[in-house]
Order: sequence, then structure tokens, then C-alpha cells
Amino acid sequence: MNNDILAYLAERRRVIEVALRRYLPPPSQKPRSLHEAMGHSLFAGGKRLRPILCLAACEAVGGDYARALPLACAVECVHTYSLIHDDLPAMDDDDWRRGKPTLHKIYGEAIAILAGDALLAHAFEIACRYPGGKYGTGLVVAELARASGSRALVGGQVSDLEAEGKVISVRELRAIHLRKTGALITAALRLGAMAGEANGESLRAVTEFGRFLGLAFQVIDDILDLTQTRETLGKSAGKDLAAEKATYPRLLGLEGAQLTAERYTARAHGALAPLGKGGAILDVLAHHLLSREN
Ligand code: GRG
Repeated sequence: MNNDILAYLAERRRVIEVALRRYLPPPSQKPRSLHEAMGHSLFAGGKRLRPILCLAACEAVGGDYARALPLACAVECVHTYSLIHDDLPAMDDDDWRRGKPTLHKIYGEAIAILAGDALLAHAFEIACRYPGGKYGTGLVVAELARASGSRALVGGQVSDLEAEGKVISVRELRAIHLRKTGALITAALRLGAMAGEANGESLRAVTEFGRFLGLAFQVIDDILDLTQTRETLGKSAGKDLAAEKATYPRLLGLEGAQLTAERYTARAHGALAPLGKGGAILDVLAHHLLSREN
């Protein structure tokens, strides 16, 4: 099964890379520095987790994944913008991302900020290519906007920054993770399910799955930050401890955090029941993410 999932992931990554290259302005287009910088981050070797989940959710509800491709690529552009901005000196001040020096280290802060801005705008241009169906284009674009905004990704990032150096409860930490990490993962799944013309019950199931998968993903991210090297992660390790960040391992210990990730994955599994056999690929992906090393 492990070989099967690795082959599936490689194939999906290939489909997504081809589509992203088609949608992104070429580096030959002016201003070259900006388009080069956008491409540098977008093609630096990310796992493509969110777009893969988007395509898988479309298929899980019986749809043709090709319909979800613009939405999957739009989500990856939002995610990549958020990483570029998160790495800036004003935020996490990171030197490494996806195994390469961070964008501001190569192109300077101004271009890194602007490349992030342009990727965010570009995400919405791509999302508007979704032709609509049972769920109209306006509805899916609004879904992506909400997941990217002040009540989700950006708001979660602000709460995360404000929690640095403070003692917070597991409940408060979970609320941050649901927005900072979970909202975009959930949106990727929901957008895929919408492109697959999901019925109300299936859309609710995919949403519940996304919430628990997002939480499990972040807990594992916290564990990896403590236990892995920069070479394995492709980004700096041990940053959370240095920044006195509230994390699951800090609040629950490493073993407690691992158990929590397993519990969240079990809840994600449980949420898939209404999808029947269609949900199998989402289940396999959730368990694969639990044992990831980067
Ligand atoms: C700047 C608006 C704004 C938001 C930043 C992305 C983010 C929010 C913060 C990054 C720090 C962090 C550890 C976030 C939680 C987990 C996460 C998003 C990890 C990175 O995602 P992966 O592992 O990355 O899917 P790749 O590079 O594989 O795409």
C-alpha cells in the first residue's frame, strides 16, 4: 500500500505542477524579477498537500478531478504566499523554506512581499476559471476568500503571533490551529467536493474531515519541528522552542502530542463514514500524513 500511495502522490504532484505552470505568468514576462520570484517559491518543492486533497475530495464525492484543478492550484498559490510572508523578518524571520533559502534572502524583502501579494491575487484569478455548476463560481471564490482572510488564515496567524511567549490552554491553541492551518486545508477539501457537485451530507462530512485533518497536520508539524533536522524538513528546525511558541509538545509532551495527532486522525477517519467507499483515498492520505517526516 505504501508504494501505491507514493505512486499516487507522485502522479498527482505531476498533474498539479503542469497546471500551475500553465496558469502562472512566465518569467520572461515583465517585471521579470517578480515573475521569477513567484515561480521560485511556487516550484521550490512543496508537498502539494492542499491541492492533492482538493482533487481527492472531488473524486471522493464522485466527481472528475480535472474540474477541481483550477481551485486546487488557487489554494496552492494562497498557501505559497502565506509561507513567503510568514518567513519575512517581520514575522518568523526564517532563512530556509522547501530546502532552499527563503525568498527574501534571495530577492530582498520588497520583492518577497510583492511576490506574496501577487500570488494571492493570482490565486483568485485562477479560481475564477472554475466554470461553476451546482455551486457557482462566486460561491467557490467566496469560500477561498473566507479561508484566506481575517477570520481564518490571516486571523489565525495574528493570534499565533500574539500568543508568543504567553501561556495558553490547549483549547486556545486548537482555536489558533483551526484558523492558521486548518482553514485552508478544509477549504481545499470543500472546494474539491464542490467541484465534484457534492450533496449537503457529503460536503458536511468533508468539512468535518478537514477540521480534524488540519489539527492532526499541525500537531505533527509541531512534533517534527522538535525532532527533525533542517535537512529533513527543508526549513529551520527548533524554531518554536526558540520563539517560546505554544505548541502541542510544549503543552502535552512529545508522547501526548503524538497521541493527540492519532486521536485527531481517528476523528478524521470517523467523519468519512457518509462517503462510503469513496472516502477511502482521503482516509489513506490522512494516515500517510500521520507518519510523514517533513
Ligand atoms: C502570513 C497570512 C500568513 C499566514 C502564515 C503558513 C503560515 C500562516 C505559517 C507557517 C508556519 C506554520 C508552521 C504553519 C502551520 C503548518 C504549515 C502551514 C506548514 C507548511 O505547510 P506544508 O508542510 O508546506 O504543507 P509545503 O512546503 O510542503 O507546501
